[in-house]
Amino acid sequence: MFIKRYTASTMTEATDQIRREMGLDAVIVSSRTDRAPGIRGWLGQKVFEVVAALDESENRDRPIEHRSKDMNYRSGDQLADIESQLSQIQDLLSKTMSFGQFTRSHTNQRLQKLADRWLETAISSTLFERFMREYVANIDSFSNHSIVSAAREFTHSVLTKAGPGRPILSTDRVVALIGPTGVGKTTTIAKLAAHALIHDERRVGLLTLDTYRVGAVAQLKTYADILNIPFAVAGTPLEARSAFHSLEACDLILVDTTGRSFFDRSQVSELKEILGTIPVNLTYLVLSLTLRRVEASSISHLLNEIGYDALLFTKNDEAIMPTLALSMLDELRKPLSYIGTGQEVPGHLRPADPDWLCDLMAGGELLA
Ligand SMILES: Nc1nc2c(ncn2[C@@H]2O[C@H](COP(=O)(O)OP(=O)(O)O)[C@@H](O)[C@H]2O)c(=O)[nH]1
Ligand SMILES: [Mg+2]
Repeated sequence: MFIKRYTASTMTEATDQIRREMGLDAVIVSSRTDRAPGIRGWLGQKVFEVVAALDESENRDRPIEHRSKDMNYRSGDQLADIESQLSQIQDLLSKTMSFGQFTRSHTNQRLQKLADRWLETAISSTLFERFMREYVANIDSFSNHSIVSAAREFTHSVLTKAGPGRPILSTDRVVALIGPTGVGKTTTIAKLAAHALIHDERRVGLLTLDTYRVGAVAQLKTYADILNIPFAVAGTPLEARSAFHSLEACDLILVDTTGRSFFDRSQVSELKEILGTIPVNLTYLVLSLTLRRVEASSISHLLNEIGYDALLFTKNDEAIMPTLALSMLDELRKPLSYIGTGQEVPGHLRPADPDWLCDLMAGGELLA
């Protein structure tokens, strides 16, 4: 065992020295900070004292550059990486601060309230930055009217980039709703079914793959009974195939799925497998507008494994603003399908309506 003590003014410098002299297999035995002699420990420069050891029996015959890379302490490269990440975080923080100061430096109350609301709800930093840079910065004279117009134009641009609304079309035969628990998938299926039955006079059937939650089957069956339409249940891929065939006479089959914790990847795979047995031609990812952006975003990315064509948001009536919709449409670049506006079936469902969303995002009465 070869042991050596190093002193340097930073930890990075010390580990770099160790790496150079002892190679990547060296391990840090101890480290401490000290002060170089000064006045009672004050004013002296901070120094790092690091003791490193190398087991020579394992490394004797191998040149330093060929030795294993799994050092027991962070290498200089890793530290440099961490330093660069820290500087990115600092940069982001200072940007956010300056936007806060930017809005505060303008006396317009409306802009101040709007910025606060967007930041308190689920606006992503990318979107907020774009709004301030491309819309607010170009306003000639600040007035309530100019702020509302900027917010509306900005919302419109995000919706346009996400693509035109994607409702259920007459050519869609099998439509599945996926998403986390409790977001309103089953309730929305009932709303969509009633709408297709009453307004479009389609032969609608309901299929639920949700045999996991107690009461889930009964919940959808109750809606099927009220609407007097066929209903089927399947808990396995095999059952799903035959349940689907039992609905052959229908020209629109709405498929309800289990909402599970998709942070468990095996549950995503299970859902993918069972959905794979049915010829689904349109999948909506359902998200509640009351979700936090970080969870909505993580789940949306996990569900990419299954794939979805458009986003459907629920619980607009419980959200201060549909900010989450804007952030997710921008992040995922998928079109919007519908927005749920309450618990009432079938009334509380609106197809994508840019004008209405622009009004909501501009704050309306809320900020007056
Ligand atoms: N306020 C409000 N509640 C909703 C909306 N959509 C669904 N819900 C309620 O959310 C709860 C969960 O709905 P459910 O359809 O069972 O969710 P699922 O687990 O995704 O199938 C129920 O109490 C619904 O009435 C909506 O747009 N607004
Ligand atoms: Mg359900």
